[in-house]
Amino acid sequence: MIGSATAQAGINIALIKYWGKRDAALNLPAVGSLSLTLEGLGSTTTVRFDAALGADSFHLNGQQRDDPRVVRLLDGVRQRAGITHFAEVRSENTVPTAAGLASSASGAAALGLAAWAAAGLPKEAPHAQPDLVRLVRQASGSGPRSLLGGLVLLDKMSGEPHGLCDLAETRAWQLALVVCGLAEGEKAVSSRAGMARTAQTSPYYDAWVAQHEAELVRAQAAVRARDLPALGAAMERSTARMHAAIWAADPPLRYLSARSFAAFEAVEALRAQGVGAWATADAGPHVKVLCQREELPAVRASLAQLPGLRKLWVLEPGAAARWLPEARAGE
Ligand code: 2P0
Repeated sequence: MIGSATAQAGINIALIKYWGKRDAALNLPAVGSLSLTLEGLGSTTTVRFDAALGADSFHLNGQQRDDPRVVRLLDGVRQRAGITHFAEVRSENTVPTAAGLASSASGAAALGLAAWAAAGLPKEAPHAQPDLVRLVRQASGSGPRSLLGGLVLLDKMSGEPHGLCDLAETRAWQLALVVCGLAEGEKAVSSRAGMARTAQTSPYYDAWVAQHEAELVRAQAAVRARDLPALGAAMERSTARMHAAIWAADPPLRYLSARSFAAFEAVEALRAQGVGAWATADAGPHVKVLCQREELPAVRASLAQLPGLRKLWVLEPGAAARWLPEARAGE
């Protein structure tokens, strides 16, 4: 039945990064990636298809936005379901939008699930439905990773997500991620534009792609062995290599700030004291620190001293994106 549906998705943070595309139209990645889905920060989205509407509308945190990726996803769902109704989309982000904190991934996953069900398409394992995965991926390349909980692998060839260590196992491993909010506002250069610039102009882009597969294999072995020092080291290498390739673009592009580097140094200092903690950053200055729960007191105490710290979130592994029975975002 055509109508309304609400879905919720958590953010995911890549331990082994995706940066670059091999097919822009299908938004297929040039490299695979490995991520951790998180609870506590994410998106809740309601989609309502209605024959009485004269246009699509999209509200994010109560504010109207024009976002061609939202309309494109709605078009894809309409085509798949054989309907022509316009839709009203209301989304709430509990994560700062477009700040390099993975809001696009949780936003795309929640929007995809909500639109899919609102159009009357089958509510079955979303990560296993290729058309839904494709629509989510076209909205955000990292979006399909939020369709699964725990540690997730995004396959470079299919662009589909696979469970690597499910939520129960990831929780049993006692993983935690501390997110240091180190700036306000949205980033100046989107990931999409940044990836295109890196691929077109950075002399290090080909090297980034060439070394990536081996790193992904090493990280998967570390997950299988529950070897956090090896996984953390792989995450730090992936982070440094991605940002090096980005920085070498023309004109140079730098998502990291002096505050990010201060956070990296604080995490190195923690390790020198024997605390198991490893740092990463994405397309923004914020730094995320991976550790086990038992290290949280030491990690929090150190990160709380960071210059320019706006907010500290302590996050636990999270569940797959899901449909909500009755809740309506924004009400
Ligand atoms: C990642 N990032 O693996 C990498 C690391 C940012 C840095 O995936 O163009 O906003 O929609 O595919 O989904 C950013 O990805 O980019 C991203 P598009 P998206 O998490």
